[in-house]
Amino acid sequence: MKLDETIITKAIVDRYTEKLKDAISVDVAIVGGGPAGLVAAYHLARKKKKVVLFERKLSIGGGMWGGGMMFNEIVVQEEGKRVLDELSISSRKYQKGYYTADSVEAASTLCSSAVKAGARIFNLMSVEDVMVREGKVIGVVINWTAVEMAQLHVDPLCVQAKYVVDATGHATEVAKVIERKVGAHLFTETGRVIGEKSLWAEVSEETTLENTKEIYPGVFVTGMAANATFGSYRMGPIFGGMLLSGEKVAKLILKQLK
Ligand code: 48H
Repeated sequence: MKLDETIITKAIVDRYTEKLKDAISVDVAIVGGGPAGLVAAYHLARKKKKVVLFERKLSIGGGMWGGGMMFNEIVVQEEGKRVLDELSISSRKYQKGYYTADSVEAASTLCSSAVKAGARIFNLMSVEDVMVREGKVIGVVINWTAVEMAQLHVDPLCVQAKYVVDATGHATEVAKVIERKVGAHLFTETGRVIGEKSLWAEVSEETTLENTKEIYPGVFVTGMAANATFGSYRMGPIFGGMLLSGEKVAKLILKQLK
């Protein structure tokens, strides 16, 4: 068959535009495509909610690919293994209560599961701001990561969302924008982003779940961003808390969407 490069180009532009236009008004906008954001996207999309996820980087998967110090294996505990099983991610028992998984299989399967469930994922896009009306966040402000990196003066576009999830990991970018630009009182002890503490896996795996909640009307935190917002410890390369936190934030939002 003869191939026409202009058709290839039109196909990409048309299909992408279709996808983007469909993402301008959604039920949930998730900021960050690490394990927590992806699990949340998967569960929300499975329940037929309109979900869009924005990821700054080229690759989806956040800090999962690198396992621990670039040894590309992750560890999960019993509860985390349940999430891996549900998504058909293979894992192996290392010793009682500790399971390992190949981080490449885990990251790529989380990504594939979220997309196949119906979540729209846009990579190479950063959320740089939020929109607030009457004390509630009603959407996010997006721009190309390339624009951000080149520090070009290019105005962004907007996405309306009933709920926004800060799944930005250590950076807690959405919470920080709200704190800085809205001057808002977050639902933390200090009313501000408290910041993460040093490494203590046993405590932080528990607190990741406790801290997965609403931090401002319309905005929930999940994953490492939850612990950093509420001032808890980091946990190193154990990922059960991230997976369970993604699951929990989806449940909380589904309840609100009812
Ligand atoms: C678009 C953005 C923006 C933005 C950031 O870091 P992540 O993997 O986050 P989690 O919470 O799913 O998982 C945390 C885990 O990977 C980890 O770091 C652990 C367990 N650390 C423990 C320790 O002790 O160090 O993913 C967040 C993603 C990244 O891919 C960012 O690029 C992306 O969010 N992101 N995307 N717009 N403004 N900010």
